[in-house]
Amino acid sequence: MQAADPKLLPIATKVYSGERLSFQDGLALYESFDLPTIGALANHVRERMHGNRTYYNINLHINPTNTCFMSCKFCAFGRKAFNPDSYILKPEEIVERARRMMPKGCTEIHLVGGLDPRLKIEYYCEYVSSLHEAFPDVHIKTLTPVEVVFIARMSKMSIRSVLEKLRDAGMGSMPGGGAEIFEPEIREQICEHKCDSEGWFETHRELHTMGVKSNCTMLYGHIEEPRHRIDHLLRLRQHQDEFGGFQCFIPLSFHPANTGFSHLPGPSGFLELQTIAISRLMLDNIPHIKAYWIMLGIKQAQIAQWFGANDIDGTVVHEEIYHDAGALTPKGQSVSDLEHQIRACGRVPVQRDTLYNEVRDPVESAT
Ligand code: V47
Repeated sequence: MQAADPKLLPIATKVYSGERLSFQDGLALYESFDLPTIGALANHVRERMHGNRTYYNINLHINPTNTCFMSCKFCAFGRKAFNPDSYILKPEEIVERARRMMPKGCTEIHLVGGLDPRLKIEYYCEYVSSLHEAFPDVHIKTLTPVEVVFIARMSKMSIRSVLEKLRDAGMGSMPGGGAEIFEPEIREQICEHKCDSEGWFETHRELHTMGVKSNCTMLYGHIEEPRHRIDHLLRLRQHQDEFGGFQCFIPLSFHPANTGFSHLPGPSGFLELQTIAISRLMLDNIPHIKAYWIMLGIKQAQIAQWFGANDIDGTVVHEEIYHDAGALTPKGQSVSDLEHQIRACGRVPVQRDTLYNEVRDPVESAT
């Protein structure tokens, strides 16, 4: 292979021979401006694993509450309980919203929300079991370790018993949120008091030993440096070596509007593609890398399909977290638009369910 940046040549040799990349390799990739070479290496791995396929799903996002006891500096979604804009949806309202908004062919409801000390384990189990009863064929992907650790504390239970109760109520898997940046020196500045990396990994450890799958994320493009990102990726890789269970990694591109970091410019388009590609290269044991179209924008999510990503997320329908932070993308999209966008960048759209089983009889033109 030829590379504009000769420092990438030893890394290229490792990638082509399937050798694992080191912390220093990760830093060298971030130090390089040779994005075409980094992208080509990531694309090589992506095509080796997934060929020309790009996955999407038919899903619906619901945020059961926006009240939040924490004050994470990167968040524009949480409201204090006294704020007139704060809300808590009752379990029956969550079911009613799902019934009203669920797109044709929906296979997944994704639910995450704020931390409210008034809500105990019974509330979460009730919305999960009500949804499961109303829509038995739809996978319920809900709660992050941040919420689970908080529920365990508020309900005076262990993390394991919270997870078991949720699983018994109908929780199918867990989304990847709450990871942010693990390194304490950054975590303390962006989300002080929130569950630390030990709590985050302990929750996934319990979940994965129960045989339940989950995703993982990294919030980048704020005050962190390349070494914090590589450290984050390597902690995820280490967990995956030991426990498996992560299906997909989603690098989350920071949106600064209306947050405690509104003075920051947010990540460049260059950093977004570089991070997708480096994630693919470092996380050799996590099967899927998602370019979340809501956060990256549709055009960047398309380009990302040639920089290591093999998933674009789904119909979503009603996104709130990033739109409160200034995202300009639509709040949801139709299946036909998603399929068109995937084909328009030269990939083959494959509809999947939450566990990455191919949906055999895909809905052709759900809205
Ligand atoms: O943990 C909050 C992030 C996460 C902002 O598992 C922000 O399939 C950018 O994890 N700018 C929650 N990011 C969302 C999440 C997710 C999304 C889509 C798919 C999946 C999946 C998981 O959102 C939080 C935080 O890291 N976040 N505020 C913001 N201003």
